[in-house]
Amino acid sequence: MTAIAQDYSDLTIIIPTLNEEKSIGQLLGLLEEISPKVNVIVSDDGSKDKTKEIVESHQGSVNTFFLDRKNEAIHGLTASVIDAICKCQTPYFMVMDGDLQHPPEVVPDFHEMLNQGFNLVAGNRVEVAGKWGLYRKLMSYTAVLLGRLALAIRRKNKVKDIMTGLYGSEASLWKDVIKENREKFTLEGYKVLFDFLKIYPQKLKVGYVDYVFGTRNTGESKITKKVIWLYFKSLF
Ligand SMILES: Nc1nc2c(ncn2[C@@H]2O[C@H](COP(=O)(O)OP(=O)(O)OP(=O)(O)O)[C@@H](O)[C@H]2O)c(=O)[nH]1
Ligand SMILES: [Mg+2]
Repeated sequence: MTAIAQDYSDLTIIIPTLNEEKSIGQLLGLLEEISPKVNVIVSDDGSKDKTKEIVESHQGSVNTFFLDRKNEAIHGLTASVIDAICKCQTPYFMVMDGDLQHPPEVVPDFHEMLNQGFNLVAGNRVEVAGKWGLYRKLMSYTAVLLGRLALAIRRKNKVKDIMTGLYGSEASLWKDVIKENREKFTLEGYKVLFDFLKIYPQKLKVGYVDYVFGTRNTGESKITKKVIWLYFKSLF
């Protein structure tokens, strides 16, 4: 399904970044082409490279805001995403990585489904491009399984791929949850969607957009043992 929507001004794309100078400019350029008038918040945790300069120089048809979290007390992907959601001025938001592993071409599908009334649209990894080693495959598989189990036991909403960093939803819904439950999010962790689903009490209308998780061609992975440990801890 590909929408031919002309105006994306009701959507904010949130991109958490840490040292993504090699990909962020290209990503913003592609978003400009694919989704005119979309709003972008790049939520950055104090990149030491040129990420900030590149984002600030990128004022095309996309309305870009650089959220500088350099001096925040708590750094982390989750903290960066939820702070950006609180700054959203549009009814809908989407989150995607800054390293081009999430294809910007899926934005129209997310936009259309959000406009159709899905409360939550989750990216569904149907394939991983490139080769993942056995260890990473096993970690990912186990993490998804345990995450789904943890949500099922709590009788919460689930998504097929609970590990996805590609998802969209209604800003007001998340703002309310964040306002009341900020301390329940694992702020230094990675799995924002999992944290949200663990907290959110009501039934959500969930939709999916299939995508191929690309290979990271530039920059470096930021996944650390600490991030993995924080996720497994948050299951309980
Ligand atoms: N603001 C912020 N962004 C982060 C942090 N850690 C990672 N990111 C960004 O979050 C996105 C996902 O991080 P990645 O390291 O690519 O994680 P991943 O895609 O699961 O792992 P790889 O496949 O190894 O790239 C990227 O845009 C990173 O720059 C952080 O602590 N703060
Ligand atoms: Mg990545």
